[in-house]
Amino acid sequence: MFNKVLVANRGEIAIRIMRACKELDIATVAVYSEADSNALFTKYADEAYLIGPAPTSKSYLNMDAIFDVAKKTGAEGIHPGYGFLSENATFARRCEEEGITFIGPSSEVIKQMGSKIAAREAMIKAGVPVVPSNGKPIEDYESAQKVADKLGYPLMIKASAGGGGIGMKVVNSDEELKNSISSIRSVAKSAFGDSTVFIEKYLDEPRHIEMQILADSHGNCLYLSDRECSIQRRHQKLIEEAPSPIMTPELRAEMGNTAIKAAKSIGYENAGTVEFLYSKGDYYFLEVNTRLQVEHGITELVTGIDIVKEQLKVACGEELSIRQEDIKINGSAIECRINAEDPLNDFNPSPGKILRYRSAGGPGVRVDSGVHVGYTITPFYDSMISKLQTWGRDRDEAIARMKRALFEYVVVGVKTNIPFHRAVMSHEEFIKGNLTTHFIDDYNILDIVAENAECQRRESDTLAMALEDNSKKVAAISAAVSSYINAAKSANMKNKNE
Ligand code: MV4
Repeated sequence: MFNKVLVANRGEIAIRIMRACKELDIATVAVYSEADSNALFTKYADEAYLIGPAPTSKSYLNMDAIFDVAKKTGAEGIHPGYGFLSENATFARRCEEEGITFIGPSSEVIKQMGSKIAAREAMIKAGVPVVPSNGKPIEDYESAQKVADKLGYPLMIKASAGGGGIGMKVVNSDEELKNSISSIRSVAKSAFGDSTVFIEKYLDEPRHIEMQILADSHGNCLYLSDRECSIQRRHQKLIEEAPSPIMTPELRAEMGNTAIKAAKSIGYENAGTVEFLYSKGDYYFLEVNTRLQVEHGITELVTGIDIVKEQLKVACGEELSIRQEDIKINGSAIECRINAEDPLNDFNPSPGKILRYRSAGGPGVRVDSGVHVGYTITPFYDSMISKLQTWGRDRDEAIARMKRALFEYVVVGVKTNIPFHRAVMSHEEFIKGNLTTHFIDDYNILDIVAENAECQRRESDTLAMALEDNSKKVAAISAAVSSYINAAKSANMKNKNE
């Protein structure tokens, strides 16, 4: 096992990874930007190093600075978390060259899956169902038209190097197609440095269902659970659940085995996710996410498997000790991403200082977060406050616990999307499990949020009153926590030396 791992990320996911390291007795190194010098994850780590100013290009994306710290500290592995360098093939390759273990798949696999066209080709070879497409780069309207004649409208133009919904467009007619090819090509060029686009049949009202996989370097590959991530806005997932409400044991086994077939065919190692679009009883491969995902926690809740610990073990060359037949889906889990953003103002970020804070607790509640009272959410990074996850013996219990947890949650100082989550959890179509990627618009969720606003404000003020707003006290508590952590650390060191 590793002695020391560098975590090339920030916030809640840096803490999540270091928690796994702590349980495995691995020392941790944090790297941070000037904007994060007081962030909790820097204190949690055994060592922490400043790598640059707030802009990500100068800090969390600054490979040279990260490798300097890795070498200086003797870190044997680097965990990239999600976002930032996690799906950067160049970064993974540099780790391989420097003799530092990249905790993720090989740079070759990251590169191949980074090209949607190459990924599609690999999946066809492996016998995995893909969305109808000509599967080749489209350079101009004339060749696009030939593909359109074959597939029929509606179509979707996608950037091969795309991600996060950028460089994608639905086209319904020749007229639209004519105007779109060159514009998507230039969007792709400026966003990804690659103008390659291709055309797929557009699937209407699909559900987004993904399969978590885990593979070791000995040829073993498992599927853990499916997740449904249909409730999203502008390609930003807001609510995820495991398993999907439409899942049956038969469909899960089929999609799971398809995901394994996909992973094995490309020589996948470590944790990953195979994404599918599900529409009218059929499912189609969409892409492979070659990283630990934000929503991995709900799979942990229903399987009992610590995905990050497994990542660390397989990255060290250990064989997976779990067998497929031992993996059982136990109950149901939901994640609400609690963001500092205002749902009634187009979900605009609401940066600022958290003045009062108390996260939910009690039976079946898991909170992954990197914030605390006095923490300032800056405009430099995403506005996530925490991932609120609930588990229940069935979906109804998970929903009831989520409603209860959202009621308990107190955040004062920044606007949050908690009212949005409350509206969804009480919505009869959500309760029935009728989800699509158009859920928020189809059911006018924001109108419900507006209607509930006044009543919920009074309710949450009552809870917030219980947490006194006294900045001196807050400073004293912060200092006490710091000295407690330092004392605990030196006690820990003493134990190690004994
Ligand atoms: C699609 C699609 C419909 N048809 N492809 C969005 C992100 C990118 N990874 C692929 N996406 C989609 N591809 C075809 N042929 C609909 C989407 C899509 C979507 C997918 C997953 C989750 C949310 C979504 C929201 C809108 C569109």
